[in-house]
Amino acid sequence: MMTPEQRYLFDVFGYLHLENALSPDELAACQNATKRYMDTPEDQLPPGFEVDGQRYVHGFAFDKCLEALTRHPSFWPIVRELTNDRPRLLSGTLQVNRPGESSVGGLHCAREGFGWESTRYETHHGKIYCDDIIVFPYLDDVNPGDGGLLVLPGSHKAAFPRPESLFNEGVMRTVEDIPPGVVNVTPKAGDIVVTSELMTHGILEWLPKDRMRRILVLRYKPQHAGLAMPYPDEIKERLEPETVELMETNHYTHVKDIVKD
Ligand SMILES: O=C(O)CCC(=O)C(=O)O
Ligand SMILES: [Fe+2]
Repeated sequence: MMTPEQRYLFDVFGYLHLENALSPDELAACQNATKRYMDTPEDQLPPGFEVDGQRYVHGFAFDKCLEALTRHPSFWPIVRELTNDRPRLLSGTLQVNRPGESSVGGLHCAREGFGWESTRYETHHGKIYCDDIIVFPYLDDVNPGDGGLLVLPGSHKAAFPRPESLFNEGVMRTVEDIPPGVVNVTPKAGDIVVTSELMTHGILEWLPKDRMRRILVLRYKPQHAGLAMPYPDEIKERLEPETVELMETNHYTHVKDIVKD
């Protein structure tokens, strides 16, 4: 399960920044695969794939190296603990910020977007439980000043609604706009950020003129929680049996083979 260090930091801050999570070979393979997805004209993509602005839908299924990230050993024990060993992958989108395209996103979280009762963060028996998890493998470097992800550390446990007046009304475009308390996370290619949708977060403008920011957005919930996201048969047919099982909805009591050690 999680290491004591990971558990402490995730509980206090609401996110983990795992440095050098991918090996150089894994990173290079994933970068090449995302390039192939992005370079393929949309009408020549394999069935089931589509591009929606900066979202390359089902990016995780485009290549086996990307699919392998869905249970990557760097964070798989964390997803297992957070879901009480009942993991389900909901989706895996490749998201790309290109130079010159606006990427600003105001502060948001599940509590604010879906309602206070929508999402749980709890601790039981010395472990963390959380029913809406996002994992972001980074395929490009983010340097301080570039832009990208904002987090409000500790907000995953907020007991009160966020007053609208705080934090620049929730909208920050560049690092100069960031008020005290908000943090711009700047991972390197091959790093992975794990957080909860309960943690208040936002997105700065992507400023580099000659570099993009490619991240995979992997979403997990407990296997019995929330709506099952439909995904096309053409995508399912490409996947390993273990990945299909990871995406299955099951009863609380069911134990998936992928969590049997
Ligand atoms: O772009 C990011 O780093 C975060 C994306 C996100 O949280 C969102 O799209 O809601
Ligand atoms: Fe978000």
